[in-house]
Amino acid sequence: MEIEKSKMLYKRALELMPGGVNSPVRAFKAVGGSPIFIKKAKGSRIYDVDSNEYIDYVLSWGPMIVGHSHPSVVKALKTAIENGTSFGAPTSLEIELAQMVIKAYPSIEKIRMVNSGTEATMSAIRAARGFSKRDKIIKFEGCYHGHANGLLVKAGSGATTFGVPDSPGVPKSYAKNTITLPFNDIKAFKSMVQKEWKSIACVIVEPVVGNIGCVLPKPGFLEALRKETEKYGIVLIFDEVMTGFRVSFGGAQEYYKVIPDMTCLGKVIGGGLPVGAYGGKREIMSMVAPEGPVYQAGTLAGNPIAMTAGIETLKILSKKDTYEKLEKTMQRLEDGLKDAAKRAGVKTRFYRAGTMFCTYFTDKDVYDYKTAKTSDTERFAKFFMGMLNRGINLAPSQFEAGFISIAHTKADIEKTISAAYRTLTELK
Ligand code: KE4
Repeated sequence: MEIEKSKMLYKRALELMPGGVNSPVRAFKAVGGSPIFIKKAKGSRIYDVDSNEYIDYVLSWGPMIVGHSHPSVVKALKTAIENGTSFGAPTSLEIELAQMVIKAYPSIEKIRMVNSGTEATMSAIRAARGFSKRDKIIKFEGCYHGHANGLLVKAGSGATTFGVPDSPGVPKSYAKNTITLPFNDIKAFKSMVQKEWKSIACVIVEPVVGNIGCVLPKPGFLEALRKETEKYGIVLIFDEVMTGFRVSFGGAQEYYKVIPDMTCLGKVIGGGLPVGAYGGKREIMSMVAPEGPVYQAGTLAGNPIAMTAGIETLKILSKKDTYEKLEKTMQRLEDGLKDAAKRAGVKTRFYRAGTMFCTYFTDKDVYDYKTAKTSDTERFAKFFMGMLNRGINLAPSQFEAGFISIAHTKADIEKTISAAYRTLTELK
């Protein structure tokens, strides 16, 4: 692909913004080369500033599940904008979206809209701490819950329970309240909780870990989290920012039939505009200001334009057979990608939950951060570039999930499979 205009824009962007982007993964650091700048998008397609066309499997990192610029979303937004873009006062749109989400997630008795997944998880943890009057949290290695200080933490060395900062700028004092454990390790989880439960406010988990690609919970893992947290009065938070309305309409909690105390959402519920949300048991959510003492606020929270995009998106998703059609398209893509790797003689492992997926370049089973890291990232980078040059836009990192939309056609999938076969044979 000829990407001269993108290269020129990137050069300029580098002078103005850190790494030339407003979110690190967009800079292509993990795959090399210069990031493509997008001019527009429609359905399953995105178009860069050099007028190259791509079938898009990033979909803005999950939100665009009904496809880019869906006609009814665009129409509703045009009308909403005519009525004004922000009031800093309640609107009926917030009630409408709240009702739609609560109907799909019965575990959410009360919900608060915020502007991002980061705000959702940060606020849910504060509410859980306020409710339980405990300070520590448990997270799992490789799970990403946004960039709040207490969540940019990795496991401390040896038997220490406290975490250490995973980024400069995070004070040690913030990290010491975060315990990080291996995902899917029930034994490690149970022994930590038995030892430390008195100081643990909550456990936060990506029920399917989309931030190390696509790592599935082993049978019994989520159930064990539920059972142990129940036993010790610890709040169980499912971070469904990525899995919500993605692995199924009712998210991972519906898919795996494990019900958390609190749920964080984002991405799809904003339909491409900035929306996050956290919610759960009434007794916990009633702690949140102004009903309760736990403070949390946001100038643009519940923004009418963002609410409109979310409402229209969920309306489209709630139509009959939507998820059956998504599942059919996804199954064909899975079969095709696996078959292409087999025919090309390249060792890969493919995982998916609903319509989030990942192809790892490894011959080992992937079930946690350590095993995900056995993948050959050099090989992934070559695969990524080969696919991009064939008009297929994948996530620019081995440790990110891919997504499909209702706009992806049979022809899109067949084109993707043949591009994958040709690219994989080049890797030999
Ligand atoms: P945001 O603050 O980026 O809206 O959401 C943070 C977040 C929280 N929880 C989960 C499970 C998430 O996946 C995310 C954000 N996901 C990344 C993709 N891995 C967003 C892409 C980016 O950082 O640019």
